[in-house]
Amino acid sequence: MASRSSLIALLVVVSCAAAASATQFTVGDSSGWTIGPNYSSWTSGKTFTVGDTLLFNFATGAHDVLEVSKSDYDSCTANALNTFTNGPATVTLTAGTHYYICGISGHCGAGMKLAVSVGSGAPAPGGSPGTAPAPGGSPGTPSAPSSASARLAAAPALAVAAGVLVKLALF
Ligand SMILES: *[C@@H]1O[C@H](CO)[C@@H](O)[C@H](O)[C@H]1NC(C)=O
Ligand SMILES: [Cu+2]
Repeated sequence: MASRSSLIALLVVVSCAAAASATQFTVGDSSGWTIGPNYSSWTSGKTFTVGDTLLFNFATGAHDVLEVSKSDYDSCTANALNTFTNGPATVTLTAGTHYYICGISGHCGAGMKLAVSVGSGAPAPGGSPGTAPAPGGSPGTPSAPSSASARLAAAPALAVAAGVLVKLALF
């Protein structure tokens, strides 16, 4: 009974840690979403992962955010797949490359365009990201536990907290 509730508490702690690892990126940093910043420079050197969020800081009415196709991004065509009219706007990233432009006339052409490539995250240690596990890999080493322990290793304080919970459950 006690161990079951402690296990649930442990699961809650672990899922909170996973949620806390998501990063919020403020588009254009202190400049925000406006005419002026070079958003392709802004994205360079950043790694975007599924679940991360983009915060577009702009005054409602002055700008907006349209998610568009690559060709509409390239040509600054305001053919929105998703529209965010109210600023500031928060967008949660899913896998793939996402293209955002400002739909106010002339703004995209003046540089208000942002392309973000989002990886699936959690690359296998020592493997290249996105590489599928080799089929028929050695049966004694399932991949799930190793990735779980890798996650715990990345958060030693969490591992200690989890260990305390487990001890509480046992004694
Ligand atoms: C923005 O920066 C990229 C490289 O980071 C550069 O290739 C591009 O020409 C710049 N765009 C403008 C409009 O300056
Ligand atoms: Cu604009």
